[in-house]
Amino acid sequence: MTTPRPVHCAAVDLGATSGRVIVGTWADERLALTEVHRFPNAFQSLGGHDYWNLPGLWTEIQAGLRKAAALFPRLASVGVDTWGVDYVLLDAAGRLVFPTHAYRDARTQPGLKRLAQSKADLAKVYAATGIPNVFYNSSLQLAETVASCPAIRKLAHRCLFLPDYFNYLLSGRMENEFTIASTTQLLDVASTDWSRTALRHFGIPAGWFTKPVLAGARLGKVVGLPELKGTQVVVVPGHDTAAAYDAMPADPSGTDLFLSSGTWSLVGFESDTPVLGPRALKARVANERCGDGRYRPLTNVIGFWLLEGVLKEFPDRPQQEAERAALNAAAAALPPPARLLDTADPAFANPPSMRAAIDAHLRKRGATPPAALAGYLRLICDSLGQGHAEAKARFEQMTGRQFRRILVVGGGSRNKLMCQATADAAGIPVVSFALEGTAVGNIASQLIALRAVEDKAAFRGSLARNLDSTTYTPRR
Ligand code: LFR
Repeated sequence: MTTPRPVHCAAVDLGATSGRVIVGTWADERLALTEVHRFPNAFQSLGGHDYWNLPGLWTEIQAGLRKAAALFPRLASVGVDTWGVDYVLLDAAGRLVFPTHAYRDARTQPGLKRLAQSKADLAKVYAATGIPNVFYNSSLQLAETVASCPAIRKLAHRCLFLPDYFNYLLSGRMENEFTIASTTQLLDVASTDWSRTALRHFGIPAGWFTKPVLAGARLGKVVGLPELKGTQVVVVPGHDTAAAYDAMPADPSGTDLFLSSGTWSLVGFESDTPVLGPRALKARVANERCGDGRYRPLTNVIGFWLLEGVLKEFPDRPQQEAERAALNAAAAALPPPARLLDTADPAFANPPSMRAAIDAHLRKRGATPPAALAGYLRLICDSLGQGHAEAKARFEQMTGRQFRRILVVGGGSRNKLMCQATADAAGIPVVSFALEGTAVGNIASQLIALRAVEDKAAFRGSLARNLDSTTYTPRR
């Protein structure tokens, strides 16, 4: 299919540590990207709890979209993706009726432990939703909100997840999107609707949700931003990881394992069926969903959150590209660490000091902490490589699949040490695409909705033909 003239779409792409507005231009069967706005993001602590700064995020989104419209006056559409699980509670007029906690807030710990202690409940909730018991789940967060503030049942009219909320601010329409709904542990693993079993188990009002809409739906034109008059709000996979998986230039044979690498490392694949049962539950397989309704069985490995935390504690951390390259070279020249980190240790979830948490973890295992930043970088990259390889091995055992390559997108795909460590530990090539996969998958969905691109396979075919990649071959 050829497009008569270029089509421009804006992706609002929010990560836990940074946000972007990126315009994708589709012309001659190729995508060109223009990053028009980038800003840091972080949750903030207040009175012992962690919260997102929603007005700040909305201000940045508007600033980014204005820049996009100034550069591309014929902006056809806009789509929003964000990290998973976090939500707002609104009254019927759209006002916030509860503060928006960040998913690393420790308020879910008692609920997490309670569910972990009941084998029957764990199995019931996993069979119903395909999502394991993890501290950040919206289910645990909402259950805590309802238990600590019973009046919320009456105050709140709707629960929107963050991409849904920004879609609402942009379009005036309150809808729940399907992929972001699949991160909550409240969606039915066997259908495309909410799980009555899970909602009942966690005591969450079913009336707060409407049947999730699939990617491709149009919410109408942008309201309240005169610069974007005429631009359509399109529902894209609202979960950033779902968007990133859509942007994988995968082999149609299904033999590629995916790694979306950033604050988290999301290791998984696409499947027509979920991966369930006791082994999957033990391996923390999350059966999240693709924009089209299929499954993305994946495991969350802690990711570069480890490094982001450690960097904060080194005032002489690199600021410039040349300094970063020197640090990477120093880390690569070090001998392999004697002991790797167990990336599943809950002590890394939200420690006051990441460096202290790593040091304590190593000492408990009889190892000496690194002396300098390069040592931490090496330790983290090798440990992530190991964590990725273990996830691959478990998926192969559970499904009988054999993965031939690991495809990497996301900010972390530029990290050569991590890519090489992953190839070495997994024993298969790692193919890295220095690509903002989350934004690209977001744009892909818009292009398909606008009928500029036929489908996901056609989009991936174009990426595979046009993208530069680096292949890391296992060294042992
Ligand atoms: C990545 C991500 C992961 C999700 C985590 C928390 O940005 O969306 O997929 O598990 O953030 O929401």
